Amino acid sequence: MNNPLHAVDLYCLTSEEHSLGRSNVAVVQAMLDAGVKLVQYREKYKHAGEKLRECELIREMTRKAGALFLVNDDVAVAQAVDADGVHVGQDDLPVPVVRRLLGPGKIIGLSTHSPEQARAAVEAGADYIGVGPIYATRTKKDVCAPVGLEYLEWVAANLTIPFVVIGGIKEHNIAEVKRRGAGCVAMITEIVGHEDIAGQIRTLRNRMHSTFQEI
Ligand code: 3NM
Repeated sequence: MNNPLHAVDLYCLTSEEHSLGRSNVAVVQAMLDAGVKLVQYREKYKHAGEKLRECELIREMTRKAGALFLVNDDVAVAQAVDADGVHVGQDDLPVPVVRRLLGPGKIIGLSTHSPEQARAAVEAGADYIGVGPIYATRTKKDVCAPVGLEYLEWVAANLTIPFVVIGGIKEHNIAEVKRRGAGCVAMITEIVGHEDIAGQIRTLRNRMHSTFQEI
């Protein structure tokens, strides 16, 4: 499979509790209006039924916009709405099991926090890995201490599958993660917690793409 993650520079996630009172659906619409090409539905506080209803809408919206749609953790919801894939963590279902459940042609991402986990993810057949948390974050409740820029540099030097940096990434440190080898950057609060989501995405994009000229 030609891996579509290679073409993604900005990886957007939902989190309604950080969205200043806006719904996940409204937030995703703003992301798509700004030209985002990948959205992960991440929602830790809703029942399956509510998640399904939101994901049905987001599936339609992302399809219309030509954007990829991944679901965090919930394989059943992903299957029900024909999402493009699933992102799992270290304590979720193993990648080969998710692959078997989803069937061929779907994208599977796995969060990793160390070179050992990264190697195991490649071995297990993940299509991309999450690399984090790069900096301290309070957005993910059970996350480990920051693994920092060293782990990012290790991944950039040693792996060929796509990877997404995450955890505490803000406008002011995008230049740093890009300099250390990040191609794709994931942010939650820096995007969903902003009053003007579409405007903020344009600002972040400019920041990402001007980074190379600054060095
Ligand atoms: N995963 P923010 S850190 C969802 O390290 C998530 O795997 C992480 O939120 C990991 O951009 C994280 O607000 C939270 O810091 C990212």
